[in-house]
Amino acid sequence: MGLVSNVLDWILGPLPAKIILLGLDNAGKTTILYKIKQGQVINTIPTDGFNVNINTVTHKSVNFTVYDIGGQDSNRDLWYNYYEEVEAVVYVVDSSDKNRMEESKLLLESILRHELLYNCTLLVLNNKDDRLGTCSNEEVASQLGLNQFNDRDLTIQSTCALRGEGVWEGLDWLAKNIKKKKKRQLF
Ligand SMILES: Nc1nc2c(ncn2[C@@H]2O[C@H](COP(=O)(O)OP(=O)(O)OP(=O)(O)O)[C@@H](O)[C@H]2O)c(=O)[nH]1
Ligand SMILES: [Mg+2]
Repeated sequence: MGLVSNVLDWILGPLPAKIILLGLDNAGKTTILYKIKQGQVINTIPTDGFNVNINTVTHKSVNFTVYDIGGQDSNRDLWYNYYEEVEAVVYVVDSSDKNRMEESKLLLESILRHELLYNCTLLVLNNKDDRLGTCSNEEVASQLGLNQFNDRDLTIQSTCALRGEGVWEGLDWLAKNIKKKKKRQLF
């Protein structure tokens, strides 16, 4: 199966996949995007509604186009403009911000309820795990109520965007998952 899969990767070439990075403001979305794209930590400023960051990166035979959209409340009404043909939502949570977990849960629910996203894959990045007293993956999964989304492909991965830890593991999972899904659609 591994050989067949590798041959298919070779024949098909890098698969295109549109990904949107969403989550509350200050969660670490832009930091993650720049870490993926340039391997650098940059000093971010809050991303506003007119300043969406779009970057492409090819990883494990998937050509990801990543949209990083500002998480501030005033921007959220604009998000749906980017939902067309989205393969996966990467939902970023600040694992040290326990006071905003309920807000984050409600936001995630409202995103996944959108008709254009009913079938998309979900990767939750439990970010800032370098900080003291952060929530574990299990705690975040429970506080976000992830079990209500078990009918879709989902996982949670802890990350430290500043050091780049966990970010590539998350992308590995996404690449594997997206390839599997696209091959299922082909055969
Ligand atoms: N300690 C720590 N700080 C982080 C981490 N990731 C991001 N930050 C910091 O968190 C702050 C917000 O990061 P951004 O990447 O701008 O957050 P964002 O989600 O893009 O925010 P909006 O654009 O407002 O939606 C910055 O000061 C980052 O340096 C991390 O893994 N650990
Ligand atoms: Mg940002």
